[in-house]
Amino acid sequence: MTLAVYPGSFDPITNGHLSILRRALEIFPRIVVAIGRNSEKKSLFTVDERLEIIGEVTRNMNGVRAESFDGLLMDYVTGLGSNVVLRGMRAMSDFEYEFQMALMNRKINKDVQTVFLMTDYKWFYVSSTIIKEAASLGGNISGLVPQLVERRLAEKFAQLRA
Ligand code: COD
Repeated sequence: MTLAVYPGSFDPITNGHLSILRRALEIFPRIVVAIGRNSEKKSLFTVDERLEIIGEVTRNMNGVRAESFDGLLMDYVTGLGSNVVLRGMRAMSDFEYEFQMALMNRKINKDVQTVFLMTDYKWFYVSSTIIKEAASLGGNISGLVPQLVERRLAEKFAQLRA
């Protein structure tokens, strides 16, 4: 049974991420959502907060679990006994970064395949970054993230403003 690894920052997880996950479950029976600890991006939520949120919003998805990892993605993937990395693709702007990352990962370990799923048109414009920006300014983000994420964002920005 192929285990796929869906790596990312998930800061926070959005309905775009969840849509990829649901569709990938039709191909892979087991998927680890893996938060990279050493991503260069400065995060809003701690890794523990993100793990808790992902655990909660994927509670009803059989075969999904959330973990975090340090160091090279390829080492983590092979350490789990997997050979598949799952990534989502939005627009051309994603393509260059995803292509570069997939080729670098392939250079590091040619036995691991990166599988891309194209986003659904509904989530084409959704990114964690744009969600955080809108939420920080009081914009309406309902329907773009799970309700739990909406609440956690409101709490986080209220804390930061206090
Ligand atoms: N619809 C569909 N897919 C989406 C959407 C959406 N609306 N939003 C995001 N996605 C996809 C992204 O395209 C991506 O495939 C995935 O979801 C996760 O996205 P992010 O933004 O949460 O995660 P990233 O891209 O910041 O994750 C970066 C990693 C942590 C994977 C990366 O830094 C990494 O692999 N780090 C480990 C170090 C390493 O091995 N480096 C060398 C390899 S290049």
